Amino acid sequence: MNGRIIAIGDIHGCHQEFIELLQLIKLTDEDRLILLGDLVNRGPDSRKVVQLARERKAISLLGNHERRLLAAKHNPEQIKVRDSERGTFESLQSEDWQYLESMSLTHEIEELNTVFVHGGFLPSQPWQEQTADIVTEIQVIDREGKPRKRREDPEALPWANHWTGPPYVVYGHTPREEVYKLKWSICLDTACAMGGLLTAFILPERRIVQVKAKKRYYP
Ligand SMILES: [Mn+2]
Repeated sequence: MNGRIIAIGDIHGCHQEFIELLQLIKLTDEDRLILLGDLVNRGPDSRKVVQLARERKAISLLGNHERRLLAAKHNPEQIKVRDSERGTFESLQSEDWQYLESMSLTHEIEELNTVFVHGGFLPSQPWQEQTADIVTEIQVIDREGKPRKRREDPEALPWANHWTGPPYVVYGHTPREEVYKLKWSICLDTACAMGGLLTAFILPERRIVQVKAKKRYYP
């Protein structure tokens, strides 16, 4: 394998920070860029983020935000576009929608024994068989072993605390002030749109590179 694998956490429309991070990393054509989903909404320019992802031939994983936009696009009768996503919805062009359609749930790099996903996995089932509802949404696991959002069950532990690997999992979706690094996983969502950091994780060296958000874009 030539070049590096570069994973980036939830960008959420923060195109300036995305550009700055790519410059800091000195991305080359040899490198493989993997975006962990939620490229869109919250920040100032979702369309620019998607365009840049396309130009850089990034492999992007499906986040809950892309999933919702696609659902609204496909089923306008049942799924209404939310006010918070209308700007994104109306700005995306057909090539952008195609790019969203191409996003997969997981990406595996066998040589590194590593899997990339937006939200995470339930440790009780084979990761390859888990549904979009689980892998794009999971944050914590409740007492009954069900996937939940953190705010639905503040006492419950993050899914990653139950994950004993292999594989090593690189994911986003649960924003924190810093990366959340355990033996078999790392969360790269450092809340850029909320004025935090945008984080890249470089493999195989496992180095972290971050840029600070220019401002808080989302409450
Ligand atoms: Mn998310």
